[in-house]
Amino acid sequence: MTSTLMEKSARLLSDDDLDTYKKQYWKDGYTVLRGLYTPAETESYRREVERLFHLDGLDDDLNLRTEFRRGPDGRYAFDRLDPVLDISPGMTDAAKHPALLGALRTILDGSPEVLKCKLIRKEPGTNGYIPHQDFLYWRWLDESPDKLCTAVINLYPSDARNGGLGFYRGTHHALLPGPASDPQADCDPTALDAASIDMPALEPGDVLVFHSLAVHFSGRNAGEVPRTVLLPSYCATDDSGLYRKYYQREVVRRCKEMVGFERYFERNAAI
Ligand SMILES: O=C(O)CCC(=O)C(=O)O
Repeated sequence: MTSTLMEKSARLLSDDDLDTYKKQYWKDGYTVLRGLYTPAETESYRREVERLFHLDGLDDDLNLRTEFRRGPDGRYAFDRLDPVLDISPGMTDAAKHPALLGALRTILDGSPEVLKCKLIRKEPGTNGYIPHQDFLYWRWLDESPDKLCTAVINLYPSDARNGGLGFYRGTHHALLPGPASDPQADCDPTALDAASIDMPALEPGDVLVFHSLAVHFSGRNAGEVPRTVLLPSYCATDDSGLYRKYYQREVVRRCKEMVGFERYFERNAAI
């Protein structure tokens, strides 16, 4: 057996571990698959991320696959590639790794198909994401929230300090309304129980899996190095056309709502 095959088979989780992870997922709305990827795999994914973030044209204001956030200096900084699988065999390997798909099959009780996948690289000083439920944005798919989840494939140490993800435990049972002024918006943070917040610290090679209704958020990266995670989302389904369905709609939405093109208008205000 080659060392690669040995490493891959070594990461397949035992039935006991899977049972524990599955119970935690359905109790809290998320779970952490510890050490799913080997150090060698994680290192090769890191090299792939470096290659991806140095591709020509990513910084073009009108590049459809890049989105921007306000960086440390208040200016727009691009922080994610979405989609990413079509330009990266390495990220495809990570998102479709047999050990991950096997774990998701058990947790979701069905065959996981990739719905979407983005690569987030949060530079030091860059802000995070307010509390939200992914399912709010996926209602149009007409799938049960229990079939939809996201995996956070963690490539560097991640915790509260460098902008890691936080969860409100046990919020995965219902879609929560926005504030009284806008009930259709992201859930009202003042209605959430701060005592239920958990921010799991992650090591490279860990994979955090969370339910589409789990309320989550992330803070500013106050660390010294970028926080880099691959975020594939999955649906337990027999429909292999879901990925195409998702991005066909998403490309049109971004153009209509001009998502990601903010900097273009700021730079060209004088034209
Ligand atoms: O990784 C992060 O900082 C937040 C990502 C997130 O909340 C999301 O993509 O839904």
